[in-house]
Order: sequence, then structure tokens, then C-alpha cells
Amino acid sequence: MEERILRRSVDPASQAMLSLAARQGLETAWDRLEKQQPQCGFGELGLCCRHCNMGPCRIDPFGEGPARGVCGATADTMVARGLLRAIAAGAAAHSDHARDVAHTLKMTAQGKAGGYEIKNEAKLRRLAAEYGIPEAGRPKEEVALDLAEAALGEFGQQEGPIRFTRRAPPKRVALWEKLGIDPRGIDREIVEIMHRTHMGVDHDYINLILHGLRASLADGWGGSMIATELQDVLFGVPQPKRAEANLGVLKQDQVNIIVHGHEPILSEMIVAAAEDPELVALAKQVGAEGINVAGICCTGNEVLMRHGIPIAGNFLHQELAVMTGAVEAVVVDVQCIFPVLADLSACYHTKFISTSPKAKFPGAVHMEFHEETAYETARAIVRAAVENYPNRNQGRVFIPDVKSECMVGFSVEAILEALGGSLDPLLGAVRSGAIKGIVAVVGCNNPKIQQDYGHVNLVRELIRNNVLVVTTGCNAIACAKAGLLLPEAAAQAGDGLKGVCQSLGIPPVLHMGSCVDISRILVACAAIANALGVDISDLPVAGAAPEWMSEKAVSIGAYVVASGIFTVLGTVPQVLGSPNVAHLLTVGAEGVVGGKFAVEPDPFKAARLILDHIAAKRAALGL
Ligand code: NFS
Ligand code: SF4
Repeated sequence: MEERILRRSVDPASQAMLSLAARQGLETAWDRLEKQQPQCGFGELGLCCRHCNMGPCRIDPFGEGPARGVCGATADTMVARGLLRAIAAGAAAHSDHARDVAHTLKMTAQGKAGGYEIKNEAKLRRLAAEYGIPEAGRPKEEVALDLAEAALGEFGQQEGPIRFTRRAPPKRVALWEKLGIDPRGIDREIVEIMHRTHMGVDHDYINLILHGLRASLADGWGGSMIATELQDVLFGVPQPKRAEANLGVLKQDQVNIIVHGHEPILSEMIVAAAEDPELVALAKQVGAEGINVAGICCTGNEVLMRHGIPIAGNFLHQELAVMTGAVEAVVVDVQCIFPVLADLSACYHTKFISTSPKAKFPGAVHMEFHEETAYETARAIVRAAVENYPNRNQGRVFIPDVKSECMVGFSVEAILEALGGSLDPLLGAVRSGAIKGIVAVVGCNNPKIQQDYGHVNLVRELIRNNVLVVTTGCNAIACAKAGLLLPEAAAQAGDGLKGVCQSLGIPPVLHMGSCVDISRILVACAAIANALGVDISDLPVAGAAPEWMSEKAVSIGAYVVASGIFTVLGTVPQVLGSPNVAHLLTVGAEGVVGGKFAVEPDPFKAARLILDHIAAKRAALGL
């Protein structure tokens, strides 16, 4: 195969599809990235500003041209403001998702939602108690209504705290309070970013970044955590199960429906409708063997871990899936969806169906999704896909014969269960050094990095060195495709980790869900820190996003660092135009919040940074 294609992805399914795309002259994100070269140097460094109409302004990084914008803004101000706006967008995306989940819970409690139910009453009652909502002896609907309203209230809340932030160790909460970064309300902190970054408001990069951390905490310990917890109430707490991953899960002789986006509110209903006997019968009538739903990105992770629905791939698979010619419908809601999919689908029989009033795409079929009529709309969408099957040109179908088995669904509850009900076996393994530390490897694909190269190599290197890896988002899917989410993958781990995995029957890489489920990782860190009576920043843990691209990832990185965790990024954020900001993020932050960033595109070097960090934390704990 051509060198150029091999350089784009380590995944053989992607390689096969990219070579088909090249033969057929089809354009992909990789081609468009090439056409963008050279990318704007000012933008790369964060040295441009369009925050008012005296601009756009840019600053010359070489010190020859302008050193200030028209208003006099310096590089420090511009870079910090740009970073904050990315955090605002990322925190808004996660939190607006959470708002919709809380709204669905409210509608379900009121009996107004078509097809949803409270699947996990025990978790509902646990969360209600955490919020101080009386639950004993009350029907679950009443409790759910109060919980939904309490959660919804935290978005527009003016004075803190946000309930789930109090899951953090007391030392951590005290530090946030001392620094003035304990978030007050979810929307409030995002709005305040927009205010402070308006022309002529906050110009002190340290003051700006501290507020950015506050808004990001409102995401991690607020919006994202609310999304995760309430989704568990509505759809069930994920439990370990086996499933399959990669484009080979698409079926030659079945109606293939891809769900892509983020909110299980949609994908759960599509999965249910695809099992509707009437629609299954219709599929047979039109000559298909059945209906096959497969996921891409985080909505895929949601139905993967709750139902074992196969996952067709991560972020950079979205175009490749359509190019198989075997997809009757791509059904999307919000986030990480290439707008080009509508046009690409038009080159095939594939229907590209948008569903959210917040996310329309020129060229898409729009079938709007509302809670009241959720199941009916899902049925209509599945029916449209089934009726589209006869339009498939079987001569044009090419499904790469590549898929892997995976074990997914390690919620905190499931991990505790695997440990026999208490954290002790895990803590014991960490103390003895069988497990050196725990690292969350998460985040996107980015065509700037060979697809999955950063993900898979970093994870392999970590487990080889006896680090237990927890994963979410597109890293989780990369690991699934690479066979790393199997108990058998323990063979690739160092002896200590291998022994622990074998005795518990768990993989060395634990799939904890979608990107909002990074909140599950925060909960696990808090529980471990509390059990040891220390702060999160004292633990031998780290985070990494080897191939990140989205503003959501910026917010995640910020709240992980603000939670006291060392975090290694594999792609360079647009901040290097301000040496002061870069220094604060990679050095100074540690003395303030106990966590900091590093940037290291080479996964082997990134692993080394993480292993050194873990060794230092272990030594400080006397382990
Ligand atoms: Ni996370 Fe999940 Fe993937 Fe990145 Fe997008 S799907 S929410 S942002 S690309 S990991
Ligand atoms: Fe230029 Fe200042 Fe306006 Fe930004 S806010 S565009 S730096 S004048």
C-alpha cells in the first residue's frame, strides 16, 4: 500500500478505505488538512484576535511587526482570551448536553416523554440523597422530578456550590475556595468567560486563566457529571459486556444504521426502534437479513457500553463508514459531526439524517427529535433507513473485513463490583507496586497525527510498565479496535498488572465510556484519594489526550489539571505565542492547583513523562 496512506492511520480498516478513496478520487479530512497547508502561523500560536471590529489584530511573534492589538492587547492577553473561549465552548457543549438529559429525566418523571423510563431506581435514590432530596417512601417519579429540577437549577444558579463538586476530597475543595475558582453555577461561569474576554475587560492572563479553570470545573464536576449520572438513571449503569469494534461490524446483508454524535437520548431510542418486530419484518420484506445499528464517536460509546451495540469507529472513521457504500442511514445529533457528511452521503444511497434543532446541516434530511414523541420519531427514522435498503448498489459495497472483540462498560460501580465490593484490592495492588499508577488516556483523533498511533502506542507503553489505563471517548474506540480492551490483552502488560488483571478477570485497559464519562474517572480519583486521606494531586495518576482536537478536550484538560492531575497533550494547543501563558500551564500551574500540562506528540516520550511523574508521586507517598 502507498506510503502516503500508511502514514495517515495505523488502523488497517482505515488504510483499506483510504486506499479506496484515493482510487475513486474521494476527498477526506486528511486531504483537506493537506490543502490547508501551511496553516496560519498566527492562529497556531494564538496570536490573532477578532473580539472587536477595530480588529482583526495579530501580533508578530518575531518581534518585528506589531506587539499589540489596536486596543493595546498583548500576546499574553490574546492567547489567554483565546484559550478561555475554547474552554467556554467545550464546557458549554458538555453542559448543554447535560441540560437536555436533565430535561428528559424531568419529562420522564412527569410521564410526558415517549418511551423513556427510569431504569435505575437505586441510583436515582442515591443521587437524590446526595442532593438532600427526601426519597424514602416517595414514588420514584416524584423523586426523579425533584432531582431533575435540582440539577436543572444548577445551570442558572448564581451562588455555589455545585453539588457534585463536593465529591472531591475536602483538601481539593478548600483549595478551589481559597483560589476563588470553586464554580458557582454552570452557565454563570461560561457567561463570565464571554464577558471577561470581550474587548476591554480582563487583560491579566493569570486572572483570565484562573477563571477558565473555574468554568472548566463547572464542566467536569458539574455539567459532565450531571450528564453521566442522570444518563445512568435513565438508561442504566453500564456493566461489563463483550462487543465488537471497527468498520467490519457493518453487514453486507443487513440494513446498516450509523448513530453518530453524543446524546444517548437519541441513540437509545434508535436502538430500541431497530428491535421493533414490525420494522424487523419490514427489513426482511425489502430483502435484508435484519437491522444492524452501529455507533461512531461518543453516542456510539453510550450504546456500546449499555447494550453491546457494535462500534464502527472513532472520529476519523465517520467519512470512511459512509464510503463503504453499505450504510442506509447516518443518524446524528450534536458534536464532532463533519458537515461534509451530508454531501458525501449524497454520493451514495445513504440518507444523512439530522435530528437536533440545534444542529442542522445543509443537504441533510431533518427529522426532529423531541422527548414527547421520541419513540415514534426513532421508528420513523429506522423505517426510512429500512426503506432505503433496496436503493443500495451492492456492486459498490466494500466493507473492510476488520473488526476486534472488546470488553466495555466499566462504570465506577462495575469496577467496584469487579473488585469484590471495595477499593481495597486496587489500593493494595497500588501500594505493593503491582500496579504503579492509574492513567486516563482519552480524547479525539486529529488528522495531524497518524490515526490511533498516539492512542495505541501510549496505552501499550503504559500497561507494559504496570500502569492501569482507564479510557473514554475516541481513545476507548482506538483501544477497542486494537484489541486492548480484552482480558487477554493482559498478556501485553507488565507482570504486576498482568497478575492483577488475571486474578480479577479484567482487561488492563478499562473502557469507562464517553467523554462526559471522564466524570466517572474524577469520581474514581476522588474515592481513591479519600480512601487514602490525601488530595487527588498526591495520587500516582495522570491524564493524556494523545490526538485531541476539540474545544471540549480543552475544557477537559483544564478541569483535569484544576483537579490536581498531570496531563500530557499530544497535539500542540494554540498558546505558544505567549511564553508566559505557556509557562503558567506547563510549570506554574503545579504550584497553584497541583497539576500541570505537558505537550509531547511522541507517545513513547509521553509515556516516559508519565512514568517519571508516577514514580515521583509514589516516592512522595512513601510507596
Ligand atoms: Ni470527545 Fe466524543 Fe471523539 Fe473527541 Fe469528539 S467523539 S466527546 S470530542 S472526537 S473524543
Ligand atoms: Fe484588536 Fe483589541 Fe479588538 Fe482584539 S479586542 S480585535 S486585540 S482591538
